[in-house]
Amino acid sequence: MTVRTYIGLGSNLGDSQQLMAEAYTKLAMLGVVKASRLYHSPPMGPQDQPHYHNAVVRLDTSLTALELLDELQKIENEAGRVRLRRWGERTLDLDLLLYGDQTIQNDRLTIPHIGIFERDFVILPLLDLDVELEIHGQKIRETNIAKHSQLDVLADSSWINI
Ligand code: A4P
Ligand code: MG
Repeated sequence: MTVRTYIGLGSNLGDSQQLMAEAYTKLAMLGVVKASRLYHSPPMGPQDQPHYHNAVVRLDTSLTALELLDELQKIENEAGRVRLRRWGERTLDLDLLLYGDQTIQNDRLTIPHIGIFERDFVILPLLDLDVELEIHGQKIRETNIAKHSQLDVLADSSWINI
């Protein structure tokens, strides 16, 4: 049995597109994947840091949520993850946004990921993948952020092929 999961990718240090494409290749070994478009977004949090590259990958996998988190953290570390401060610059950040329709709250995981509804750099790529997506019964395309946000699109879903 597989579960449909969504993983947020963010990077604003190093060769972001390359790091994200490598992460996609690794995620593809964990199940069936599909990529959103690639976005450029102004930093949330400290403003004295570069813009981010952001995307979301959909992964249908038989891993448990904690097994998947372990894999995501391994991929972050392999990207030479540097993280200097909260909401600060980083080489590669992988957030588990959704794990099926489950709500999970423990020491290591909060699902749905906190702040999805405040983050245009998460909502817009989620809509690329599934325009009818609902979280706790709410269609994300009907949120204000979905209706009013605009982000620069750096590439269509072919950004994964570099
Ligand atoms: N953790 C709990 N729930 C989850 C989950 N659903 N997915 C725990 C992943 N991890 C989860 O993670 C710290 C701990 O969170 C992990 O050990 C895991 O057990 P972290 O990635 O080191 O830190 P964090 O809590 O995610 O804080 P961080 O990374 O400082 O903040 P965010 O919320 O990830 O935001 N601006 C733009 N434009 N684009 C961005 O992508 N990203 C951030 C980082 C800030 N500003 C941004 C962007
Ligand atoms: Mg994170």
